[in-house]
Amino acid sequence: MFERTQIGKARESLDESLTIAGWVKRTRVLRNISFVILRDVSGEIQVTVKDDEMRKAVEDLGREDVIKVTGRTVSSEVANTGVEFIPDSIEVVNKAKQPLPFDLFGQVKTELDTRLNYRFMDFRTEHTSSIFKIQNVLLTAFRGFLTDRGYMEFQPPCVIASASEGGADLFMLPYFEKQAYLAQSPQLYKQMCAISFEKVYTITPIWRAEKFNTPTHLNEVRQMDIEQAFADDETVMKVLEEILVHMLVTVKEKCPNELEILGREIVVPELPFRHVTYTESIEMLQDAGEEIAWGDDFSKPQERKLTELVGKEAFFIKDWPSVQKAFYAMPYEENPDVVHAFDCIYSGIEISSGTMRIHLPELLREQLRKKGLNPDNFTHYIESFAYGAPPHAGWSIGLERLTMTVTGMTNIRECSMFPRDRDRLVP
Ligand code: AMO
Repeated sequence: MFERTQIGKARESLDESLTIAGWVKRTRVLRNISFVILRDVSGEIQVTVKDDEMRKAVEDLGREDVIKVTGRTVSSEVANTGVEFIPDSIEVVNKAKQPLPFDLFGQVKTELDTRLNYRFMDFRTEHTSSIFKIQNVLLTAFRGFLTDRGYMEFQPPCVIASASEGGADLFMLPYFEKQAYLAQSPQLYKQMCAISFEKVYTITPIWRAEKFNTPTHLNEVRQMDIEQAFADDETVMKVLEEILVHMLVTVKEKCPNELEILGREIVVPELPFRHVTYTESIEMLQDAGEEIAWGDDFSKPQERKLTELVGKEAFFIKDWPSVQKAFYAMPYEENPDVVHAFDCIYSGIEISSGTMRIHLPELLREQLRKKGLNPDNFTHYIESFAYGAPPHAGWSIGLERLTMTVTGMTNIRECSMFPRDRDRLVP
């Protein structure tokens, strides 16, 4: 057994004999005394070495060597943290190859590409570990909120037989004698779950074969989705605004240090969020001199501009043209060119979108044909609504997009542990 006390805990346990272990951040060897800054995931401590034999061992230590130190914590007036660790023994657990691929704690910022190539080490920097500690809190807050409200977590398949978000952008996969695809979304499966389990959610990877490389798009994304029966778009927009506020408040409470490291102050939006229709949004942008016509999608700069015009940290754009949304979006009865769909903009960027769904098989076939898709490829899905399907609605939040807005990153790759984009397939 590898017994040790984490450094964060060891810093508070004065004068107890303890074993700590971690990575050598740096060493300083002076004439009569040597120092090792030892780091683990919980923090750092200065190991102060006076014994000659141990001082010789310190001379041989390199950055990122893994070592185990037995000794005790004492208060210190000079060490940054107010304590230092006095060792009785130092053991090298594993040496790190030198030189390191990049300078983890250097003054000069390392290029993102290099950091991503050596992601396993990049995780050891305060910057990157703060991003993923925050992401972890977002995930647990999401799960906790929905579990408390009676939603059931489900696991959709990731290999699927037909497109869920339209025909384009699918990764193809040979599947024995058949053609399969990587899921673009858990969409069809969450609907099939909700019409029996009523309130469901999932956190699942999805793939989109979008060829462009942008700071806000990845080819593999984690989507956080809900689907709810006996609900319309307005019902699930309320859930979305409440869960978003809950996640932001939780990060603010649980991650003050990480937010400080990233220089980020979270503005928690007020409830309820403002609702702006798609048509109003187009008019606002046109009045502000933007070139955009009814039926167009908003570019990322236009989403930011709209945020300025609306003047809210978070808001909904609702009632979209049918042409902009997937085939499963419920059209308005009185105006079928417009569908019960919404996007949620937070911090100037679309983090989520959702719709009320079509639960009527014949209308679904009609919408599929309108979108140039063949209803025969969706038989299982359409048939599931033939045996008592309640009206239902749902949405999806992109985990990396949300993490981007919460941490203030400008490149989404910072917010995916192992991003997949047009050029990157390793690590
Ligand atoms: P949509 O395609 O709008 O809707 O995706 C929902 C959310 O997922 C994130 N997202 C992405 N993030 C990074 N890179 C991408 N390429 C990417 N694509 C999507 C965004 C987006 O808001 N099934 C519907 C949702 C629903 O109606 O329930 C869907 O997938 O944050």
